[in-house]
Amino acid sequence: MSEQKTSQPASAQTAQLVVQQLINTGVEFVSLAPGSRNGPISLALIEAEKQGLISIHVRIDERSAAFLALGSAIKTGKPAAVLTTSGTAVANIFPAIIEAKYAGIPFIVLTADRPAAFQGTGANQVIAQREIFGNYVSRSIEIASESLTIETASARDAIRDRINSVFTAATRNRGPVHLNIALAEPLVPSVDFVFEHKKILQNETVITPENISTELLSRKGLIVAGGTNVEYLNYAQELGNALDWPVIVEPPHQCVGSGMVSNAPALLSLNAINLKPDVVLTVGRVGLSRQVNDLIKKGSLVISCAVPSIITNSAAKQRISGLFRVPAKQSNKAWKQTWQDAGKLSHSIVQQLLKENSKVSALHVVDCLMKNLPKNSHIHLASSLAARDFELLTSPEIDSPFSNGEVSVSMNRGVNGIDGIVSTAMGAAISSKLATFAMLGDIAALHDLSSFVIPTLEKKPNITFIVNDNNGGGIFNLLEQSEVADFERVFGTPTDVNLAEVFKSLGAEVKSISKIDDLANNLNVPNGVKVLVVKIQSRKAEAQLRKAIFEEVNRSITV
Ligand SMILES: Cc1ncc(C[n+]2csc(CCOP(=O)(O)OP(=O)(O)O)c2C)c(N)n1
Ligand SMILES: [Mg+2]
Repeated sequence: MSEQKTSQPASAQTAQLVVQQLINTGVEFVSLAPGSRNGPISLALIEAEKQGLISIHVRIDERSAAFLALGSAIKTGKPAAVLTTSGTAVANIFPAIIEAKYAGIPFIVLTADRPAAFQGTGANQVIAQREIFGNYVSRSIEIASESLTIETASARDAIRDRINSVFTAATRNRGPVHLNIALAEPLVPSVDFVFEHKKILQNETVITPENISTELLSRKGLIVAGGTNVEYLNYAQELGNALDWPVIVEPPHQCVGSGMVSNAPALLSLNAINLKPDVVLTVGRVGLSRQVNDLIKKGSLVISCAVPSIITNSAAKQRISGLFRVPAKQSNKAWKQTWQDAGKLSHSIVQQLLKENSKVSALHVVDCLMKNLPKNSHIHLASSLAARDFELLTSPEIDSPFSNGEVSVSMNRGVNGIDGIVSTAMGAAISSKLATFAMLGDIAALHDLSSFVIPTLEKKPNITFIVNDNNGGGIFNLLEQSEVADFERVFGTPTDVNLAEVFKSLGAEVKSISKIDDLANNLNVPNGVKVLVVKIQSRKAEAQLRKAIFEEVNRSITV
């Protein structure tokens, strides 16, 4: 690091160290919310941005700031950081930390704190921050600016090494880490910050190849690709081609080629003997839908590759830490063809049913997006119906940029919270620099409404939100609770909010959509924040349409 003049207060020297280490670790995106205690670090970050070393995004709400950084890390695979002041501000990061842990996203949380002597004195904004995130973070340490009041190079080096060990753990452990930074007053720097360019970091290898018996590979297998790592999708496809095993995908993966199967949840619900696999091979984290979970539970033999460390209780008989080498070509042509034919047929049945039921449903919206999203764009999916509908409708039969793999997809796959969706999508938009879209429900949009508030001096993301307004939680209408008394009060939670007016008042460009063609015509490359509020048919009618799809596939496919 550059030498600072001794007149720089310890708080600013600490900020200098922290920000330089962020740069060295390869962090390019930092979000922050305002505060006095984190002031020295905020100012250092802004200075690093001016020097072209990092990009800074200020939000007024810590939860929004956290999900914004998370969205960047999800999209880029690089660690991103969030900075907060002390007190309850810190607790607002927790949902994003949980998501990062379960999704395996490198995420650095920086929290400013008062010096330890203030603990337990009743001083303003002092809470027990040190271990606040418990075992949700893989590393949690505290550094104190007071250690720097003794001006020695070795004190600085020791602190720098400690910071570095925490930051690098985010990438190594693919998850959240926490650095609590106790800063003593004065909190204003007395000289300018100067930063150095980052050092090039070595890429880490996470895969350990292993071999697997050839006898097993000649049997009838079904591959399920899940999780967020695109490498796993490519691997599943390569394996499917080598073994003639059909591949089914879970969002955010998509059917991007022959050998992948349409409408997997509907096909998996069939009790067709000819589609029953001897072996189920999962790649990455799987189990978004009930149908895939049932398959794994009932599958005669389940082999799991690249199981993320959060899964400690799996039905797999064999568990492979990484990906085994793709074996020599096997021939299971008839088996693969049976699945592909069933997929083709189910695709035409689903398309026919969507045509016959012309009232706009969330399924129509997803179908429209799959067919009309522009080339080289990105879409972030909410975890409620949006992700499930993409899983149900995905098909290699659709010829579009989406189905040709020219649209990337992300979602909060860690724990599927409906919180922070707006800000996660904005973070992905800022980092991807692609035309970005996000699909979410009315409740998820209202839950993260504060994220539409972007301070005037901040860069605006280019993103179009497609908000499906079915006046409540439509996903619950698909569950067994849908028939209980008081369903609407406890699960449906209609709000009757005029969403278009709300988004307009927050500065977004808004368009109300009531016809699906209108939606298709509004999927041009976004410029600023736009919201398409799509009026969806009743949640009950939507649930019936889904039921009809499953019943019709069951009736028509009898292999
Ligand atoms: C933070 C959080 N709170 C509650 C839930 C439970 N939950 C799952 S979906 C959902 C309703 C979502 O409604 P909406 O966003 O309108 O989507 P829809 O199902 O109608 O498409 C709720 C409350 C959750 N996943 N995360
Ligand atoms: Mg809804």
